[in-house]
Amino acid sequence: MQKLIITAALTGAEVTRAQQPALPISPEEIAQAAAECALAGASIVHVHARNPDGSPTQDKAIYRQIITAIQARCDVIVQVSTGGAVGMTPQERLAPVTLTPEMATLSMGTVNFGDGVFMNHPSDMEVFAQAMRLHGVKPELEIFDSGMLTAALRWLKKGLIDSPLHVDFVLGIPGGMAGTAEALMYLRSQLPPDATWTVAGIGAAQLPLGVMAILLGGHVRVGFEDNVFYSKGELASSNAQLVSRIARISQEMNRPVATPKEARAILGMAP
Ligand code: KMH
Ligand code: ZN
Repeated sequence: MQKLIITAALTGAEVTRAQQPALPISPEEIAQAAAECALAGASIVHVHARNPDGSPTQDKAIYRQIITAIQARCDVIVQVSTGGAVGMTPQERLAPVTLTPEMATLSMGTVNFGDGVFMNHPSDMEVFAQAMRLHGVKPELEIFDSGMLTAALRWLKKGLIDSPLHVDFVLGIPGGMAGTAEALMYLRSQLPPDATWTVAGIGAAQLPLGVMAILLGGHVRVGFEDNVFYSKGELASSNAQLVSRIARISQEMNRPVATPKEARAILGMAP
């Protein structure tokens, strides 16, 4: 089995300080959280930017500050969000890709997202995929429901995205596929043999799906974007606390955790 790649989804677009007092918001806070997570075993950080008032933004200048501050602290792979927040325009969402980060997310379809609709028109997503190719950015395909994986396989055949695919199964969004073992097993069964996958279980699904991924040879995403709790009713003290737990479980199961350098090799990225 490959070493385990842990992604820390540090901030997201939706979580507030009222829900999680330790949520990193400013570029310095996000960079500090990234460094703590890297030390705890994360090899990728999934980054969303926020304005000083806490509202989500895809502002390129703020992303630049975040990336620079992270790179000053550690070698972790920076994956920018192109999902942004519900309601943002495609042009806004794509902005951080022009900073040529190592990775970016690429959503493979539209999904109801709580009370909103997370719009991902195929023609916009094609533009996102082309931009990532142009800038040498490795896409992580965000799969919220099974049809999105079917769409990804169709895109692969048409040459719109490249092998080997790296996908993130985001399971448990209200409106998307459930955060269950059955959902994960089905999605995994549809992947091409050379694909890599990670799972982002939402809320209470974060830990059980993460443990399943460790056992099945997948990779794991944890962090406040998807879940603010350590256990039922107990808030996590930091993103790094969630990373540490997954790293500890994986090591206990004799599956070592990948460094950023090892993660780049596993994902077929340039050193
Ligand atoms: N905030 C969600 C609407 C991504 O980062 O690519 C979308 C999202 C996905 O978080
Ligand atoms: Zn995100």
